[in-house]
Amino acid sequence: MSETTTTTTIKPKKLADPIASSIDPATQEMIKRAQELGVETVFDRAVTMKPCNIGIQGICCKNCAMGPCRLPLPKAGIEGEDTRKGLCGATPNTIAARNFARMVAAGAAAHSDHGRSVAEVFLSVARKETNDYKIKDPAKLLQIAPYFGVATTVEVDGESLDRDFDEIALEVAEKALAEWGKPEGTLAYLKRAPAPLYERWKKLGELPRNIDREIVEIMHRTHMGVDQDYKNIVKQCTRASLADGWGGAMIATDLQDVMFGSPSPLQSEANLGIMKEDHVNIIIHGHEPLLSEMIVAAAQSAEMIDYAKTKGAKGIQLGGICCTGNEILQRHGVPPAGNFLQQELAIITGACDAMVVDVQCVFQNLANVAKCFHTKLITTHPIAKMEQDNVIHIEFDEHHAMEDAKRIVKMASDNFKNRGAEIMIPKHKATQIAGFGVESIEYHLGGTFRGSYYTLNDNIINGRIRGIAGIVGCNNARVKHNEEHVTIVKELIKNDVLVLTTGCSGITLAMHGLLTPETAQVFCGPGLAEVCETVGIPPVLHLGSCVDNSRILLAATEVVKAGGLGNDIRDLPAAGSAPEWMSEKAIAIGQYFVASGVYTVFGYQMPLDGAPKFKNYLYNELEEIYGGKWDCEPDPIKHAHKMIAHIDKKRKALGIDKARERVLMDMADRQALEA
Ligand code: BF8
Repeated sequence: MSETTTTTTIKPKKLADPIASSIDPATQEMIKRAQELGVETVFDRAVTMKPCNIGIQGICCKNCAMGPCRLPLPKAGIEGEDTRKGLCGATPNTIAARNFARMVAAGAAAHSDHGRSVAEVFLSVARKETNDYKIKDPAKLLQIAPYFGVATTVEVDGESLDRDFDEIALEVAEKALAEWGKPEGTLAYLKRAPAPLYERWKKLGELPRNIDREIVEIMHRTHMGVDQDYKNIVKQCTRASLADGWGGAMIATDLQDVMFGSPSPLQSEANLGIMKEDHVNIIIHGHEPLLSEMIVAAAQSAEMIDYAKTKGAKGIQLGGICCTGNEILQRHGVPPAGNFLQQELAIITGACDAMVVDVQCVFQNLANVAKCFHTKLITTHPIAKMEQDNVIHIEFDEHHAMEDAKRIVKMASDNFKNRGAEIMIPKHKATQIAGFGVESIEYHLGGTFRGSYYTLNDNIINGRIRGIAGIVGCNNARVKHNEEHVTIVKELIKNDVLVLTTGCSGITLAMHGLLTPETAQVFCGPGLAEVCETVGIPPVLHLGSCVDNSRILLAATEVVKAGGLGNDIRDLPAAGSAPEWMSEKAIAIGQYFVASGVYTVFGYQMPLDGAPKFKNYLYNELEEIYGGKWDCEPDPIKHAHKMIAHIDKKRKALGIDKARERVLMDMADRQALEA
């Protein structure tokens, strides 16, 4: 530990058992290491503090000062009429629905405010107010322009000519930014959904009007004494969540691709073992890739590498944590050092010279951990500061982003010499192939002539691929780190289900070696293994950060368009899952998946158990309305099989269940058929 700092950590009453806390050996080693050094981590806090038994059931209302009103389920269960109510008369179902809606609002706000920041920087680029950012993928800009009603050609003397590119960029930037607050109409991107899905939202009156409005309206409706009908509250959850998935998050993904380039498959690594003892280690953590893009460019420049060398390091090693890590992984191959629960551990290696954070999923305790080491903890976003005095704030501004990035890289290099003696970087890391997107899936699994998802659909129809699963989301310290993600995914691919992943789930699956083509031969069923081997893809495709769940929506839409699997997302043999969810963003994502027609299973308990009617509405009745519904299953094998059962139900409805049986025939069956 650095001699100049003092530890402020409080010794917890109980310490976590490293082996029981994670299935990842690097994490186990580092939890033990932290305990030896007397540095408290989230794993220790999770055994010291238990969740509130009433809050976890969703039935604590603190929306006015007559409460908090807590409506626990009677121990003996409810017989007859459920008479529980708060002081105002609010029922458990109203309270749970309001709490759920506020989670949707917070999640949608987080993704969408990220999207707004990206759109604002894009407007600066389009106005040529900054030299640090460029348009790296002009084709993507031309592809999205029509969705905003921006023409890409002009008629001159009856001839169609390409429109001035700068004009297109500026108009797209203005129209995109207007999506947050336009006074009339509905969101532009909704029409990217399959037509029957769009029409359903329209018929239900649930087309989001503008992004900010839907979030504000949730806060209004859930204020004391406003919306008291849980079904009506869920309608607004749908609007706000669609404003996230098919709005703010999708715009974030697209404009990031336009400015930073659309990802394409690349090789990288994952886990704490990517950190290097003889290099300056800079860990980038958070969600918005605006500054991290610049840090990557700065850290790779000869000027900064030479500077690091003058400080005694052999070079600069960047590593990501959480979704900003996924962003720079997908576009530059920067390896993730860890997922959500590993953020403190990266500092505890003693080799983290700087940790740069922006917004979302950043532990406040990082500052306490950093105090025990030499690590410079740098906040960069005006809306996300820390109170501790060891934290440095360097505010990001797109007008001098490269200057800020260089300042941060230099600061980390200068700090290299301040490391203490106790460096321990776990050796564990795994190779991964990441960088998939809607376009690269089309390239790998599309038809050569049709330019669509034809080959993917063909393999689903013939049964080699049983279906598609989206496995996304967080880690949760209440769940053994990584175990649910890995167990569920292994069970799915064993049963020939192709997996698309994002967020911390993607980092998890990478560190456990599931993101390589070679994995297919070890873990996959014969059909999926054959497809992966033929086209050279992993059975688990990493599509990026949590805002990139929009890529999953668009990939599903492309599958619908390619034909043969129904005419709506709800018809597809597909299911979604967030095995170890913890964030409000996960609830917003879940709701937009459900409202887009996807059966969505969460692993960790949802805050619904105290409100049986509302829970039943989400877990059963929504299917009638959207084709998708919520579910929760903590047992990972059962969890996977619930998804598989849903996939099989959809295969049957499509009349392709027989095709699947044919694929599973053994040689003797085939010979008998041929005879
Ligand atoms: O947005 S998966 S822990 S990092 S919330 Fe957070 Fe969850 Fe990770 Fe990315 Ni998404």
